[in-house]
Amino acid sequence: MLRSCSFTIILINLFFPSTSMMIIDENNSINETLNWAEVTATRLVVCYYNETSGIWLNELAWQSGNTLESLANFLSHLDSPLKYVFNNTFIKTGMFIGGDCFDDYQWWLLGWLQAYSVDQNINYLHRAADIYDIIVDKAWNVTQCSGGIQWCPTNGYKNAITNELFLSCSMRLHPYATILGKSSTYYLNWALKEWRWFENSGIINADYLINDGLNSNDNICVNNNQTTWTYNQGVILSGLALLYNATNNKTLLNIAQNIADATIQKLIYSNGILKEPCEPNCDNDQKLFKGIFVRHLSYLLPYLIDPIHIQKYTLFLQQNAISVSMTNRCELDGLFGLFWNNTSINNCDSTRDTATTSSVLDLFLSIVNTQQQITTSNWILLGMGNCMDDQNFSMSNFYKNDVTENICRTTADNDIGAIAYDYELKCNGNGFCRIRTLSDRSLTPTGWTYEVGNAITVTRTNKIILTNCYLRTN
Ligand SMILES: *[C@@H]1O[C@H](CO)[C@@H](O)[C@H](O)[C@H]1NC(C)=O
Ligand SMILES: *[C@@H]1O[C@H](CO)[C@@H](O)[C@H](O)[C@H]1NC(C)=O
Ligand SMILES: *[C@@H]1O[C@H](CO)[C@@H](O)[C@H](O)[C@H]1NC(C)=O
Ligand SMILES: *[C@@H]1O[C@H](CO)[C@@H](O)[C@H](O)[C@H]1NC(C)=O
Ligand SMILES: *[C@@H]1O[C@H](CO)[C@@H](O)[C@H](O)[C@H]1NC(C)=O
Ligand SMILES: *[C@@H]1O[C@H](CO)[C@@H](O)[C@H](O)[C@H]1NC(C)=O
Ligand SMILES: *[C@@H]1O[C@H](CO)[C@@H](O)[C@H](O)[C@H]1NC(C)=O
Ligand SMILES: *[C@@H]1O[C@H](CO)[C@@H](O)[C@H](O)[C@H]1NC(C)=O
Ligand SMILES: *[C@@H]1O[C@H](CO)[C@@H](O)[C@H](O)[C@H]1NC(C)=O
Ligand SMILES: *[C@@H]1O[C@H](CO)[C@@H](O)[C@H](O)[C@H]1NC(C)=O
Ligand SMILES: CC(=O)N[C@H]1CO[C@H](CO)[C@@H](O)[C@@H]1O
Repeated sequence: MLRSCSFTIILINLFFPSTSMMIIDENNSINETLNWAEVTATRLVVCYYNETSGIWLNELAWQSGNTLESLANFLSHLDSPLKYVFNNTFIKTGMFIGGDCFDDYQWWLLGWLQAYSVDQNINYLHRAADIYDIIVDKAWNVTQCSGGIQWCPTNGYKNAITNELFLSCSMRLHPYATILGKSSTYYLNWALKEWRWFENSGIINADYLINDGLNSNDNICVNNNQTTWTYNQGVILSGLALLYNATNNKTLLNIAQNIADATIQKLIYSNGILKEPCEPNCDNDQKLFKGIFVRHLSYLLPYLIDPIHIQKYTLFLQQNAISVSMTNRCELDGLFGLFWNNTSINNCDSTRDTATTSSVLDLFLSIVNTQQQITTSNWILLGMGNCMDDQNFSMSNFYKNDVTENICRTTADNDIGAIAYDYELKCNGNGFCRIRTLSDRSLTPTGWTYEVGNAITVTRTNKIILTNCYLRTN
């Protein structure tokens, strides 16, 4: 009674209305990247999201603005109950939870705009706009270096990230100018002003990498030649892409490509995998930087025209994702480590945390965004929630506690009667596996418990429950 492949595809389209192409290939294989993205996003919310504070455990508050944005990116591919985080975080946090400085606030601005794009609660848009108004009011300072956004209310340092964020925030708000009661060019004009200042400031060095900032405290206003962090090469890319989109000035795309090219040539390990300059000893702030770079690189990609650059960046992201997720994996219990360079679990334990995992989530999502696939088997991710039958009854199944997903899937693979499985990863590691089966109970493996049910086939998931439901495709 297993359904045909074509019927499966129709079914999949119900659950992934806009993105089914990213999940399965012509042979109905799973794109393993979205699977990883789902496991990682679910884990970050179920195990590490503090509902009381509205931010993530063990993350710096500015980082949680980024995790909110990444969660929104995930939910743009796969709607799920994780969406409740937006409303909760909105209620639990105010405008200035990121930290004391103007970069901290702007990460949240971007997070709220992304949340708004997948959950049209107008409050999110207004919060983003309110943060922006404060920045414009308090942060643009012409006393030193003829302009630019200063780092903090009490620190006049003109650094790269705060200004890149202002460019990106301006352009992200630009389409909403009218709704927000501004003139149609209000945000665009700020973006142009910021970009002209930034480009002429000397902050982009001769290698086309962006250093940490200017010697603004001494009012010398030359490039201070400090570290070229990966995130400094990232946020600028989305700003330039959107500015290009609004002005049709192709020079901006060339500059973005030069910066991205320099990054993937210079800020890497010998095997071509992205390397934060501080590795192997990074502080908590720096743990998220690589994720920010790849996220913004993936925002640039859809605007590019030159096929050679498109292919180069796509391949770079793919190689990084393969390095992070394949055999030598710096991952345990769904938490990924700092190193992306094919490092095994034995060498990465101390660095695995929420921020490093959020960073890897960005990498998986950047692959999903560029429509690449990593496939492993004929099990298709149906979505979140227990698999249910078409009568809304539980199906006959066998289940077991404290197994890994690998055991769950292998057991399902070995049972010709298995038509679906759902797997729930618990916060303390191993999870719960339920294999929906058409087989006789005599095939129930030793150590598993059989449960009678009357299902024929799988048609939907109960999306209230945060488990992954997989359907066999042939
Ligand atoms: C699909 O399967 C066919 C036959 O096994 C194979 O030739 C083809 O490369 C597969 N396509 C993809 C995208 O893997
Ligand atoms: C969650 O946030 C609340 C409010 O800030 C705090 O009191 C509590 O300690 C946090 N929980 C954990 C586990 O850190
Ligand atoms: C968030 O809150 C708004 C307004 O209260 C409501 O309309 C919306 O359905 C909520 N969204 C979610 C995902 O809970
Ligand atoms: C602008 O920068 C100057 C020099 O650092 C500083 O004295 C002044 O307080 C700044 N203005 C504001 C509004 O912060
Ligand atoms: C940074 O390096 C450039 C080029 O070598 C030099 O002109 C500039 O003075 C340096 N900046 C500082 C603050 O030393
Ligand atoms: C800018 O984006 C709009 C909307 O996505 C698109 O229609 C337009 O072609 C883009 N223009 C350029 C120059 O990329
Ligand atoms: C396009 O952008 C470049 C780089 O910022 C700038 O030099 C040039 O003046 C811009 N062209 C126009 C027509 O605005
Ligand atoms: C990955 O990078 C870490 C930190 O720099 C280093 O210790 C490790 O040897 C590298 N692993 C590989 C496989 O290159
Ligand atoms: C990863 O490391 C393993 C063994 O340490 C090696 O066999 C493999 O070729 C490496 N893969 C890459 C992409 O560097
Ligand atoms: C099963 O539940 C779904 C969602 O609640 C509902 O739309 C559908 O009508 C139900 N089907 C049956 C046979 O009760
Ligand atoms: C069949 C298929 O699409 N395979 C691709 C899965 O994704 C990996 C990594 O993205 C590619 O290398 C495979 O070609």
